[in-house]
Amino acid sequence: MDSLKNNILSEIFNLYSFSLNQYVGHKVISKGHINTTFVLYFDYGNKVKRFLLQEINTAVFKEPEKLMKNISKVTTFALKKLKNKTKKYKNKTLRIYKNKNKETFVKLSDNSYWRVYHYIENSVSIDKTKDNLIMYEAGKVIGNFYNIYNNYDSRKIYEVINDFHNTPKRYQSFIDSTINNPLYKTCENEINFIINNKYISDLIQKLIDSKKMPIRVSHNDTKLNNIMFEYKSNKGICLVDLDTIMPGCICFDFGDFIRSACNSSFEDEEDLSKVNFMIDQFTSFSNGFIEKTKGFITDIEINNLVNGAIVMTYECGMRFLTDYLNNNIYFKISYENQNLIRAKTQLHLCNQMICNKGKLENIIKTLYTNNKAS
Ligand code: GN1
Ligand code: MG
Repeated sequence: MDSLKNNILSEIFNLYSFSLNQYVGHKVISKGHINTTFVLYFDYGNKVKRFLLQEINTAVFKEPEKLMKNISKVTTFALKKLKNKTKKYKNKTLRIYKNKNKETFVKLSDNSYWRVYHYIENSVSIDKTKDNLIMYEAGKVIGNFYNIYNNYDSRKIYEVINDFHNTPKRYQSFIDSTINNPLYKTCENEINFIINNKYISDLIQKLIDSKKMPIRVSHNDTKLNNIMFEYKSNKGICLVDLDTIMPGCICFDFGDFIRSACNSSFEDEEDLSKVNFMIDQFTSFSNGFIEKTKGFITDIEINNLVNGAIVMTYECGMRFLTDYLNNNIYFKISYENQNLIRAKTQLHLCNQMICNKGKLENIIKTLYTNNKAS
């Protein structure tokens, strides 16, 4: 699955204006749990130029046309906005590289879907860090994303995966997967944790259903490694992995970052004593985030940021466990039980967030008050 076959490559080369003479080679990027990504290298004489080639996972993204329309709309909008503000604006957002027919993606003879992005030059993505400056930069990147789309009507974009962050529905699928499941005994503690904390699934969804929570253009997958930083300086550039851009809730994007980045270890760390919630890093990220959103974020949103982190961590743990119980049909795994281990880290972290909830909410309050005053 993760190698690039020659017949695929030659079909793609025919559809795009890439030249085989200039083609040097490719590298697999094995970061995401969903899509398969490659970097293509071309020799342009005085420099090597790179493009990002991605196969769209159509088991997850069932309507690639709608998905690409969303990405095309939001990136075009962002580019226009950035053009007025900064030099080198083209490197400040993901940009689709269109094919010879000016299409945003291609469908090959084996029915696979592919798209190409311009490479964001001079950038790195980071899987794990404790650096507070990087956290602060990440907060500004996600806050800035909301700044860019603050006045963009989210009804203009499709819901590419229905009920993606509808946690009560995720809870129901989880319960269904436990019924008569032969793996039940192997994860009884985790199942019980989820059931005993069912109230979490409703914390944000009830505010969305009662229309108290604003619906905005949201990213919906704001994990740390979906943010690009400038090489060496570590200044934040932008969010990538735009597949799940949909109408959604700012608290979830805040929360998903906290879930992924304020864990002192990896998502699949087996030794739970190494999985600790990092409060200092939470504070630094929140500071950057609030700096960029203070002008428009509403009280209900500010008051539910910590809930967003708890919900996202609970939901992600529940999704990993559901996938483990369903024999790993959704998230890519590289070894047996990886989804169970991922579920354990998330639920462990979620429990720590619940224990620290008051403290975290006070940090947000203080930062918001201070930022507003400055
Ligand atoms: C998936 O594709 P990737 O690895 O950035 C998943 C997210 C999960 C994340 C957990 C479309 O994101 O929802 O939070 O794994 N994306 C999709 O690491 O389901
Ligand atoms: Mg990703």
